[in-house]
Amino acid sequence: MPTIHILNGPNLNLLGKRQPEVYGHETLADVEAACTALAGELGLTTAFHQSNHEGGIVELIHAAREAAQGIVINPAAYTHTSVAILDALHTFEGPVIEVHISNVHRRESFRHHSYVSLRADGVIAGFGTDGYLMALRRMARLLG
Ligand code: DHK
Repeated sequence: MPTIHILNGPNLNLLGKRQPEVYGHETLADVEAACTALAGELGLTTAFHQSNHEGGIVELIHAAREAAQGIVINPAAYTHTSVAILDALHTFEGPVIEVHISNVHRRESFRHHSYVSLRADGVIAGFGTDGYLMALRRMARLLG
């Protein structure tokens, strides 16, 4: 069974409480539960992680090199700033899908650029937390 690591960046631990008008009312635990349920239907195994630290995300990507066939990543604010996360993703050989809960292109201009998109095989933005499920469906197609 292909294993997908789902990685989440800073402040996403506060999902559901943080700016719900932008990010919705679901918690990260709700998203994890929905991903686990869908992964079972799709024949995927998932591992779900969150870090508020840039280096923590880099280390999660390094761990995925050993254990995962695909990465779904919402790097949150580091999307727009982190060459280190981009470089780490370049060391990963499988598919990478970038997810944003909000439509970053309708927001401040500093959110319009993504370093991670230089490596991502696909980008999903503005579909709320459904974006994670869409990413898993795509992973199943790519790895099935
Ligand atoms: C989440 C964040 O925390 C922001 O910093 C990004 C992203 C957008 C999201 O929509 O999931 O700019």
